[in-house]
Amino acid sequence: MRMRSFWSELLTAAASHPFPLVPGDVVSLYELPRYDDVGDDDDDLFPNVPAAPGMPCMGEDRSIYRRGARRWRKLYRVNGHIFQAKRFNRRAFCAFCQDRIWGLGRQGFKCIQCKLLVHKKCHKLVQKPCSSEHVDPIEVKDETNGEGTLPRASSVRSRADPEPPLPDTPPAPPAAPAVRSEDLEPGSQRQYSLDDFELIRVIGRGSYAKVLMVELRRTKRVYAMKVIKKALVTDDEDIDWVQTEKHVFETASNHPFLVGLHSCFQTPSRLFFVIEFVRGGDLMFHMQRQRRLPEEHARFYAAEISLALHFLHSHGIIYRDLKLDNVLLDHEGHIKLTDYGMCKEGVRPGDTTSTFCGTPNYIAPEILRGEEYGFSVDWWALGVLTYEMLAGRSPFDIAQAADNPDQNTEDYLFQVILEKTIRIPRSLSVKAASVLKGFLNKSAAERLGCGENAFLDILHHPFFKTIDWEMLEQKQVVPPFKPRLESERDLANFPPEFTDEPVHLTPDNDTVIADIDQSEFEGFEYVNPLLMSLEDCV
Ligand code: ISQ
Repeated sequence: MRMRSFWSELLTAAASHPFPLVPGDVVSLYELPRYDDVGDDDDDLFPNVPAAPGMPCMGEDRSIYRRGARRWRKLYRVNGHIFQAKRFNRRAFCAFCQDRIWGLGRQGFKCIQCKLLVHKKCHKLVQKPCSSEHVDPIEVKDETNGEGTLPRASSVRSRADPEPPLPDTPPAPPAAPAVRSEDLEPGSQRQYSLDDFELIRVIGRGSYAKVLMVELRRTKRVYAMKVIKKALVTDDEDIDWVQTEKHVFETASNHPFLVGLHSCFQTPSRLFFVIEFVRGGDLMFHMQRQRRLPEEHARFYAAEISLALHFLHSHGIIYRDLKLDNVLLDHEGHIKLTDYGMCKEGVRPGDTTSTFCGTPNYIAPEILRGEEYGFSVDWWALGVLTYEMLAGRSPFDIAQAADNPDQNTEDYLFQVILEKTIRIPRSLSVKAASVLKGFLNKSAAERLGCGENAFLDILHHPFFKTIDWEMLEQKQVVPPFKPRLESERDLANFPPEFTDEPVHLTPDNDTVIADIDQSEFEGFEYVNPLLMSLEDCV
């Protein structure tokens, strides 16, 4: 099948990357938001009934629906330490009681500054102050927790010191570890720096990153820019995550349904990924406005996502983070997957891995059971996402969970995923019910997409009977929904909770920078060579 997207035409040759990447596993840990984290007035979330079915309640904040679907980290401050719950793959001992930290799940806490390891139960007892207490708590909280799981205005800022005053214009970054054009490999392009871009708006936040809409000054083209604070990725596992993301980007730039990379550069405090800008917003944004989708729409998205996943799988990559938030719509309404930080690379057919990761609501049973797993976990997540599109809710929604603290925990959700029989709404067609049952089979071996015929079983499933897969991959099928866009820079499809935020990068803090091992980020710079040739034509 031939691809005709803007990106694939540019990127017919594999882009070489300038530093050796070590395929490594990433452990990323998430905690389901608890309503007691939301604020003091959480009892008042839905104080009335809506005027009509589907309408919001008076005072209802639709952004809460992202809770539980988003990844976030919770940080605990004790004696200057900033502890984060961790799952340890290797033997670890508690610095407080000296006993081994063991068990399944997040057994212990690790200080993100001084790396002290302790049991969860011991963390409040730690007397020893943090040996490197210097990370501005606002910055830490802001980058990791500010994802809509806590209301932006009240949560982080009310509990911490005010942010330093904002400069009118972004401060000129200190020179990045210099890469002079004469030092570059023959044929490679000049590097970019922050000065080359005008920062226009904030359009999103991930667990470690903030995403901005930016303009490349020279060409006036618009891009998305993912900004990551190095201080937050100094852990070995985190570095692997950055490298994986970059490497997968390079592969992804060849596919119409995956966001592609323009360039990467760094300053002493931050890493920057300049990414293709996808204007139509994410599926979470659209689902929040539509409640549920007609089968025809869900079929189209599920089919394009299937092609994107199959492409990644055939390049040895498990995506591991499929969710509504990571499915973007372009200006025509075609999908593009984003966020490759959770990917596992170098997986051959039949290979397995065992890292516990994902976003809680989408984690496959085999991961929860601690089993080795392969590409099957992506087909499970597609089942969850397709269910959400068709039913307007998660298959694991626990009615009344918000009122019952015992049912409002990650463990309870995992128990439901492992044990509960999934109920398919009776309003769905037989074919839709069948595809959901196929993807949501708790046995990976029997799951749709995972048998002997693997991908062919999906292509030939009755739910997808009307799909012309060749045409679909060539973007020749007209999408069922075209995002409303008044101009090339219209941000109407991005949540105002992001776009209303001031676009600025806090000035670098010398003490934080002094503690960053810059050698960890050597060779991060990258320019997509084929893209550059296009820019030269502008
Ligand atoms: C590209 N375009 C719009 C939004 C994005 C979010 C994350 C990564 C890339 C993006």
